[in-house]
Amino acid sequence: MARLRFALFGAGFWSNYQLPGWLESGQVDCVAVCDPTLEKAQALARLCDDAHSYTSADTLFAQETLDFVDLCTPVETHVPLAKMAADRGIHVVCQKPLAPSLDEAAELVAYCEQKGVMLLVNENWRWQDPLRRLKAHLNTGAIGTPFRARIDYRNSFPVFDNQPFLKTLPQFIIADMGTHILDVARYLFGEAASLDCHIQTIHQDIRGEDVATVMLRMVSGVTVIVEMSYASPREHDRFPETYVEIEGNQGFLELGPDFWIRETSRHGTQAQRVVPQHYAWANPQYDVIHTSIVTCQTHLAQALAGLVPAETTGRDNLKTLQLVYKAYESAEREQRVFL
Ligand code: 89Y
Repeated sequence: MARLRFALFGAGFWSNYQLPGWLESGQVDCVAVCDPTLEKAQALARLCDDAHSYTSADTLFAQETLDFVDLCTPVETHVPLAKMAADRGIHVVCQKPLAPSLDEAAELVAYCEQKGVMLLVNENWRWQDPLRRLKAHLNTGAIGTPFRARIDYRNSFPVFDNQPFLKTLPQFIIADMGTHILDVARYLFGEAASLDCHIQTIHQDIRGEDVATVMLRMVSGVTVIVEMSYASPREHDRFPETYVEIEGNQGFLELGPDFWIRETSRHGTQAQRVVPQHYAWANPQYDVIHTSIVTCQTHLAQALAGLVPAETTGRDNLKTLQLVYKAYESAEREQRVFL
């Protein structure tokens, strides 16, 4: 596969892992880093042999030859930066959430399609090894037809220590984590027909909600309860693990604490632990996500090279974003929302 040249926009907390993730894939070269703070851009550019540092997107686009850009910047910059790239025929990989509203995201998807460039979302959660393995178990049919599931992302990890901006978001846990967890619901169970959502703010020093409960009724008939919280001290308080329980008409499948998968069927219960690989550059507190960054971005690089269809295109991600923004609508109106 020919190596692809890309520029990384944003040199904040997450870029410190996203960039090594790209380098780990071995398929792409970072040739430029752009951030309003030059020293931060330079620090990341030093990880890549000859990468240049910029504080201005205009200057970067004028001086670099690129195959794609990776946008790891605040959400309000996604649309303008993505359009600058698309106008120049450069593919776009973008952090979640794609845009501050569903309408702006849909408009960007149409814009990139019209310009003939790929718009891919750097949606890594569904690439976590334990979740991939869980789905493989589900697909065997050993538990029969699933009828109800619970996706449990509840912990008390102090996320605001590493990412203080999260405290200031008027919409927090569904926009930040629902993008991932509702995407996992789609990955496992397909599309939703309706949802009900209730949100709460438990931390008193933040703007948005830090607790959300979403009940999805899937087109397939499965009921999926999605629980998200950063305000839940508990016995298995294991950020950033996602626990899943799936009830089928012939068995039960679960992904529990410490990456244990248990499958109960007429053959009894089988248990297996799926431990994510640790990379030297990864933050051990975020291991399962940082490992999934490598798998996700290796897949995106192959998609950008035209070798495989991308799983998380902008157009596909609109369905996840629809769940995100409809969840806020349901919570605000205190009503079920049909999709
Ligand atoms: O920003 C979030 C993400 O994408 O993964 C976990 C996180 O860092 C905090 O909620």
